[in-house]
Amino acid sequence: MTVAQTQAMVVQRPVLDVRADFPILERLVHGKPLAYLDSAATSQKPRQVVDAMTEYYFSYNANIHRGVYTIAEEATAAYEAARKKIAAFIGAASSKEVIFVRNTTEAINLVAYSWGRKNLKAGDEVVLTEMEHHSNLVPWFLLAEQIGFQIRYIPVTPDGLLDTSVLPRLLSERTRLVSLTHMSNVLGTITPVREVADAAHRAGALCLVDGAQSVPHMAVNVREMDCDFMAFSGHKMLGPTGVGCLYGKRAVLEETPPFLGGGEMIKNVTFEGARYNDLPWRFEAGTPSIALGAAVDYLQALGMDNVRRQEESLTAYALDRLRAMPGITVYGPPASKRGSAVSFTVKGMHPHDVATLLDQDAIAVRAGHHCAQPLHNKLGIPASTRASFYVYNTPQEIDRLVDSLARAQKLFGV
Ligand code: 7TS
Repeated sequence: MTVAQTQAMVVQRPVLDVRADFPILERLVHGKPLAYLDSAATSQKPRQVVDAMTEYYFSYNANIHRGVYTIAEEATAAYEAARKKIAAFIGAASSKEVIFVRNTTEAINLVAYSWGRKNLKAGDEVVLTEMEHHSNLVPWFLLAEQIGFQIRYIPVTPDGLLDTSVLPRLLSERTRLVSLTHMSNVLGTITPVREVADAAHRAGALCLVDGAQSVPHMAVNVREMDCDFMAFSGHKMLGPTGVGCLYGKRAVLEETPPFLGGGEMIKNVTFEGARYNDLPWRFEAGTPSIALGAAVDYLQALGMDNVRRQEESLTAYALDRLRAMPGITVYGPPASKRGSAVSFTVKGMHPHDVATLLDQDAIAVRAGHHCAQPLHNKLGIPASTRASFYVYNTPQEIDRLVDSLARAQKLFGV
């Protein structure tokens, strides 16, 4: 069988079959089946991932890179094998370019504190966008307070896209870094990272991509994007909490000083000082979290193009149904230009009331500003309700969302 034929078979794997891998989806909440529509916050975990973790803890739990005994070597091999899998999954040139961290937030902070403190000075500029998550805003605010560089923003258009027409004016020889999300966790917007990375490089700047929402949901290739750094979280891509990754181009990482100091990240230590370890371990101080490889295996077996295709059709369906409802405003671009986070407001109802009433029907959605307060300010709303989908969601769950919303509107008399 050719690779194409194998992939074609993968396409056929129906959602209901996938759902069987996620025991939590059998659960009842208030006597009704759980409709989990909050995967942008964190995904559910398939049995295969939990089994891999159980196997590790029950069969070869040992600290990595330290023991010479058999199970320690098995643990180290599994850890490094996961790194290789992840490198291949995101198209990195080498597994040395993949650093394990706790999550996207830590990855971005690593770049800010290690690369930023070395390379940024007063008068420089860091360019962000108006649709960033707080984790790609606040680290730069903290550093700007210390160093005195300026922060500028690529605006969001009224239809929720990134306005790249400003790039020639916005970027200059003062720009050191352009840091942007690949997929908005509020609007769903997929941003043109290659175009932005090219513009950054022409200005002599580097480009950091926040892949927290894109890596779980579509094929992402760091070499095709030509980004210098990319951050993402395991827990949003079927993996466990507490492990994420920072990708960095090797040449850039080689010139970046360590972030956290401690065990594992050194070559040798004397009372006078330390020599630091090689890539990628130089950035991995302390005992790391183990297990993301099984999640990557699971996604790769599904095929990321299939994941994207299924979510695009679910999102298109959700947009159609929600936009047809009176009193509902949906934010962001059409399904072809976005991922599966769909934020909306209901006229006359606070988003928290909406989410609370949906919970009565066992529908889990997020309400609030989704850690993107400046974007909500720009949209002129304090908060929104967000439904977000993943490989295990069905159109029937969207129907339930719509029916439950209509009931909530009736209850509130709006
Ligand atoms: N960047 C984006 C675009 C995100 O959506 C999130 C988390 C993060 C960074 C931070 O990820 P973490 O794993 O370090 O926490 N977004 C959300 C959300 O939308 N709802 O809960 C978390």
